[in-house]
Amino acid sequence: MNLSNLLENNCGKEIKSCTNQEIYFGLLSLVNELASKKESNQNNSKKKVYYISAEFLIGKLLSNNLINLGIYNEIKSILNENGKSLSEVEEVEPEPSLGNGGLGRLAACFLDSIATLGLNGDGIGLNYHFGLFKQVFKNNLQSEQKNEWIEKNSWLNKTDITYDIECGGIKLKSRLYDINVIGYNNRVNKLHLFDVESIDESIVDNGSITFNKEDVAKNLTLFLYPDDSDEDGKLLRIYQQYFMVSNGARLILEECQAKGSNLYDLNDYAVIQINDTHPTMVIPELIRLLIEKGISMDDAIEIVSKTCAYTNHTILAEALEKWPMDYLEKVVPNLIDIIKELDKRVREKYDDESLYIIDEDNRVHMAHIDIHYTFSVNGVASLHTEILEKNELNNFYEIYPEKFNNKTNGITFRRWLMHCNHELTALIEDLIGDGFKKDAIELEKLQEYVNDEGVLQKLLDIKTNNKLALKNYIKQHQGIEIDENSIFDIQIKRLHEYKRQQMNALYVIHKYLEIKKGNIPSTPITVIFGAKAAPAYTIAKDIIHLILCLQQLINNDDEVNKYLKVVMVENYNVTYAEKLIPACDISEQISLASKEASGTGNMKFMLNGALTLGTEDGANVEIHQLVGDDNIFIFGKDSETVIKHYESEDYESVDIYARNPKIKEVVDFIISKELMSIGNPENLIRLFKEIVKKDWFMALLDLEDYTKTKEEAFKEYEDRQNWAKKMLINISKAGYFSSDRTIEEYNRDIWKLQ
Ligand code: HBZ
Repeated sequence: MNLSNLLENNCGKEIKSCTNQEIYFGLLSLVNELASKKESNQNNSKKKVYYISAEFLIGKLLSNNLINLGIYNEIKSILNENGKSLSEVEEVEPEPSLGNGGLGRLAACFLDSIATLGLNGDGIGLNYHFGLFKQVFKNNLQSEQKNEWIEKNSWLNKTDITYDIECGGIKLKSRLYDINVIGYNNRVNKLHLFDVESIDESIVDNGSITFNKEDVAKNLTLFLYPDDSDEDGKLLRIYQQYFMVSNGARLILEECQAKGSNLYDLNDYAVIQINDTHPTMVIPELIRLLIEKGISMDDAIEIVSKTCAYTNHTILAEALEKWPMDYLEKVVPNLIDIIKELDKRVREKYDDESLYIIDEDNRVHMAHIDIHYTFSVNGVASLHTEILEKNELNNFYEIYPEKFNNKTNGITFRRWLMHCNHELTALIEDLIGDGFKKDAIELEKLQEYVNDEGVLQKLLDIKTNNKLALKNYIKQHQGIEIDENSIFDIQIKRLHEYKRQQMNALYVIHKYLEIKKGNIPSTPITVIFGAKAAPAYTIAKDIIHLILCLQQLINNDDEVNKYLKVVMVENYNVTYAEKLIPACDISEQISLASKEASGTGNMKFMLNGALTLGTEDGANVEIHQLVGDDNIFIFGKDSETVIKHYESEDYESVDIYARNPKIKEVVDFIISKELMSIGNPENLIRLFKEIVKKDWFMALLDLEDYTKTKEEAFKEYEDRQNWAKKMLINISKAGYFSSDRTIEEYNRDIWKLQ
């Protein structure tokens, strides 16, 4: 049967007479039908990798699945022939926002690459009924609404796997749902998402994200946690984590035993990659299950340690999970003896409190369990791993040097180039053939064209087209008019003080004041932000407030808005990123050096021909090394200097504020009558004080250098030909950041699957 008939079958009627929704559901079932066929024909290696993660920020799946099945163009033409448009069908798909940011998106990119490389590997996580909250702006403030994504038909396939899980004296029945993970012209793996059978969506208050936190049987998988700065519901988070790992551990043991494992040889059948500390309880839970099956404690600990590997994604102390023992006693009483035993063994061996699992305040350090009881500990960019080894985890590195390794993050080019930037993909294919789709390093062949004026002009034209598309999208969704011929300067990522959106906002104030004084930029500038703040993170919300107030002030000021505009896009998510990234000229990667473990947005922007304005932090360092000084704008203090400031506690933002009149003018503007009449004095004054008195992430330290370097970048933008060269060099060097390369390294050094 041809594809057109297959689609019609799956739609249940003529394509011509289908609504976009009906076509979407038809395509969804067609994709699953083709995936099952593929799956039944594939060979599975004995050993499987299980990527266990509280977050999989998969985003919409339709287009990527069509691309990976190799039927995107054909489906597009079939729809066209029937008077339909694939891009309109894409619009009706709800986005599964099952992650907060980089860590969750990385997990999704990794699943794509694992399947694409033909590796036998599944994801294990939770089936959150509501993804990360939907962000709505009201009175220049963020408010949060629930974010539904599961419709009557979705990518979830109900399986008949269920387990009885007991936590905190509550008996829960779980149910496994699977999502197909379709590799690019390769195998089909699974994303296993566990749910509670007794879940009850109706307990969520209408239009909000508040619900009764007590009734675990009804609420456990309702929501993804909006990161741990949300103080509320820590217990529920532990319930979620345990539920995830207990289900995961049972599934893994069952699968391995079915393949012939006697459990002593578990590590010949399975390797478990623990994504940050959220799934750490899989270690004691596996030990518990093995003991239940008659294995001794000594053996169980050894088996599990040989099977598990841990990835660290942060050096921010406040983001490293430490659960109070009495919380754990409530939720996971079965694990307490095992955790105490794991701690006891560390104490017997080492006379150094900083290595203990249970600290003097009776809190359990989850990362310490991981480091002692896994065989591999990796950071996510070379600078990050170096800081872990030399500073943050140095005491652990000293005792386990062989466990530590680096795996610089990557992104899937199927989504972040082929899907989101069709025109650029086509141009590259025209120039160097399609080998880069399987081997991203081939992008280097583009170097041949650095002096080809025709090619450079095409790059600029594609960028302008993408800027036009974004302009229209923003106009349609937020009613803000921007100029496609202005410089698009974009910062999109979770809102956090260390990422320093506040420093960018201070630049905007500087520019506004300059224009008011008559210093007009040669090319107009559009500064675009996209960011969600954790609902309980007060200062992050104040920063959003400041940006929205600036947006209102500047965009309504006819003296200024010809030259400068500010847009904070509402509800930034994966789908929005796919529109913003191809349209970007300048990629803002301005975290305080040492604080951003890697960043992955930086890689997506580079691949789409944006130039990085950034600090020597995370993977920016590697981008810098690859493209060279002339093709990136680097500023700010380096990580060593910053770490010294923290160690000697000698950073005083108030000194910089008081001594530097330019900085003072800009910071004072936060509480100017112009802004205070638009915004809330309470929020603005609180933020002003925070910056002047604390400035924990040293925005004022780098502000001057940032401003100067940004001006230089804008100046370079004027020479369009030269800028296009830099774009081309960035694209040609982006191959290193393919997640296929990252996954090859994980497999080579850690997983070792055939
Ligand atoms: O992981 C991010 C890092 O900040 C970023 O630098 C890195 O590129 C990325 C992938 O390695 N970390 C996160 O995104 N972390 C979280 O989203 C998070 C979620 C829940 C938490 C803590 C952190 O409780």
